[in-house]
Amino acid sequence: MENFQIVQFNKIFLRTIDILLTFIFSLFLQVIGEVTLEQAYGGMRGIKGLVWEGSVLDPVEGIRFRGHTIPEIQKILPRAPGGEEPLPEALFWLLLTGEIPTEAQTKAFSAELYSKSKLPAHVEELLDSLPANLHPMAQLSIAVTALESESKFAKAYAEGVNKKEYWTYVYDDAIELLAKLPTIAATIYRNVFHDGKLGATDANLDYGANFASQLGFGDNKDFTELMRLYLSIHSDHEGGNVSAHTTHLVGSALSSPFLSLAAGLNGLAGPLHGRANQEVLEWLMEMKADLKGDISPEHIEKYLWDTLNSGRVVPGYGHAVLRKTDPRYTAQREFALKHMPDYDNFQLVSNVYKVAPKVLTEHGKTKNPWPNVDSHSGVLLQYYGLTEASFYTVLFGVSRAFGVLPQLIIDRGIGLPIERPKSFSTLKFKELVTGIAGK
Ligand code: HAX
Repeated sequence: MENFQIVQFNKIFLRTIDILLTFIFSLFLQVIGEVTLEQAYGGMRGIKGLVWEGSVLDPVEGIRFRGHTIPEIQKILPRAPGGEEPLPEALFWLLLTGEIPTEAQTKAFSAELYSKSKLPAHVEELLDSLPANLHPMAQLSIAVTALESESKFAKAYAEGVNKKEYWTYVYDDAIELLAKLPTIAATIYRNVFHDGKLGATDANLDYGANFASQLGFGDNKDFTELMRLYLSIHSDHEGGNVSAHTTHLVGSALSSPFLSLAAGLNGLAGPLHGRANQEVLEWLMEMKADLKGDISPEHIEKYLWDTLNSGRVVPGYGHAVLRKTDPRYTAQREFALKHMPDYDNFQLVSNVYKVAPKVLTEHGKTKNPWPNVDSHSGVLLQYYGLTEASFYTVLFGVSRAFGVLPQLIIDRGIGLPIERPKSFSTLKFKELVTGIAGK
C-alpha cells in the first residue's frame, strides 16, 4: 500500500515540479516587486517573497486550490458513498500533486491513513496526563511535538541521508502526522470535555467519518458531512498566513514535519488567526445574552458599536488579504441553509452579516469589512452538539495540516534553502531611505 502511494506521488510530483522549475530558473533575475517602508513596518503585507504551490488567494475571488474554487472542489473531488462534500484526503492529494485522485486512489489513501492512526503509548500517556484547564491548542501542540519520536526524516538526517532524498522522508512523516492528528484531537476532546473514551473507527470509512466517530458524533451523518467540508475548506490559504508561513519557515531549518507543524499550530492558536473561531462563538453568545434573545439587526448594530468603542475587534470580520466575503464563509452558509435554516444561532450569524459590513465601513479602520472563515464555523458545530468553543481551533489545526504538509514535502523536493530575510534597525532604515547616516 505504502509503495503504491509513494510511487504514484513520486511520478506525478516529480514530473510537475521538473517542468515548472526548468522554466522558472531561466527567469531568476526578473524583478517581481518592490518593498516600501510601510510594508516593512506593516506586517509585510503584499510582499511577494514566498513560494507556495497548493493555493493562491485572490483578494476579491478568494482561495483557489491548485486553480480550483471551493464550489469546484465540492463538485470534482471524490466523495464518500451517499455524501455530497469533498473528502479532505482527496484534497491533500490535489494540493500535493496538482491532480484529482480517482475514487480508487482516494479509497486506498483513506485506508493507509486509517492504518497509521494509532498513537504511540508515550503520546497517549502524555495526553492523559495533561490538566483539563490547559487550552486544547496547547495540548495539540504538545502532542504533535512529542510525535517527533516517530520522525523518519530526523532519523535519516542523523544518519547522513543524501539531500536529494529528504522529501521522501518528509513525505513519510507527513502521512504519519495526518493519520494521527484526528486521534490526537479526539483524545483531547474526549479527555477535556467527556469520559476520555474515543468512538470506534472502521477501516472501510473515510478520514472525516472516522474522525467524526472518534469525537463521538459518528451516528450523525450530517455532522460527518460537516467534518468533510470543514477539513477541506480550512486546509490551505496560500503561504503568508501565520500558521502556513511558520510551518514552512521552521521546516526550512530542516526541523522535522512534527516540529514544523507544532510551530505552525502555535501560531494558529492566536486570537487574530485560528483562535478567532473560538472568539466568534463566545462573542456571539455574549451578544445573545446581552440582547436577551432579541437578535434584530438594530440591536446587533448597537452591540457591534459597543464592541468597537470598547477598543476590541469584531471577531470573524476583516482579513489581511481578502477584500470581499470569504468563500469559506459562503460555503458554510450554504451548508447551514441546507441543514439548519431555522436554527436561531444561524439566524444570529446571518443578522450580524446584514449589519457588520456597514458598521465596520462607517468605523473606517478595517480595510476589509467582510466576514472571514471563522465567522461561521462555530454555530455549525453548536448545532450538532459540539458546543465547547475552546476546542474549535483544534479542528482548524487538523485541517491546516492538509495544506501545510504538502508544501513541506514540495519544499524539500525542490531543495528550497533555509529562510533568512534581511532586517534593519529603524536607524538603518532611515539611512537607507535618506542616505544620511545615523548614530
Ligand atoms: N474589527 C475591528 N477593527 C478591525 C477589524 C475588525 N474585525 N479588522 C481590522 N481592524 C482594524 C485593525 O485592528 C487595524 O486597526 P489599527 O490601525 O488600530 O491597528 C485597522 O483596522 C487596519 O487593519 P487591516 O489592515 O484592515 O487588517 P490587518 O491586515 O491588520 O488584520 C485581521 C487582519 C484578520 C487580523 C483583522 O481584520 C482582525 O483583527 N480581525 C478580527 C480577528 C479575526 O477574525 N481573525 C481571523 C482572520 C482569518 C484567519 O486568519 N483565520 O484563521
